[in-house]
Amino acid sequence: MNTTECTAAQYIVGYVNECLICIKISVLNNFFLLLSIVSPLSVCFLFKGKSNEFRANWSYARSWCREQGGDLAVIDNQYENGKELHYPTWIGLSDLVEENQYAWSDGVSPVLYTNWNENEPNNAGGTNEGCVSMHASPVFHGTWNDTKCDQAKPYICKITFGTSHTD
Ligand SMILES: [Ca+2]
Ligand SMILES: [Ca+2]
Repeated sequence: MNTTECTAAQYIVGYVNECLICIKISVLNNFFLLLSIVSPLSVCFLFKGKSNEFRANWSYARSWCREQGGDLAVIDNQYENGKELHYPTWIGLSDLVEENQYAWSDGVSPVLYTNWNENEPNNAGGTNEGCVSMHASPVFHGTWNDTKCDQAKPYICKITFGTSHTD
């Protein structure tokens, strides 16, 4: 999901936690004037825990995403859900606040889209599964499953650049 280019009017300044950051510069009276720092996308999805990187339980993953200025990923549509996964991966949905009332971890985003696998969420085995991961297997790829929050998994953060995106 990460974009790899800045637009022609922008210049790459580098990556912040794997999210590409561009700056937009204009020339004014022979001085370069920095107008803004922009991400090419208004949101950036940041994967952690791919390959042999550190993986985390759902609560730690949420804390880490918040430290980066975002939260665990809110998935609002099929496009945002279309990520290439190699291992089941945490997203920001849980029913930790109220059983069977699934909500995003940022506490404000409405649940606009879900992609539950068949028969999910199911609190499998009569246990209270409270956190949602996306399946990575070819057959069920990208579908959602409620599962145990204390499992160590890769995770996806979503960082929004809404206030600095001035194009
Ligand atoms: Ca549950
Ligand atoms: Ca389940």
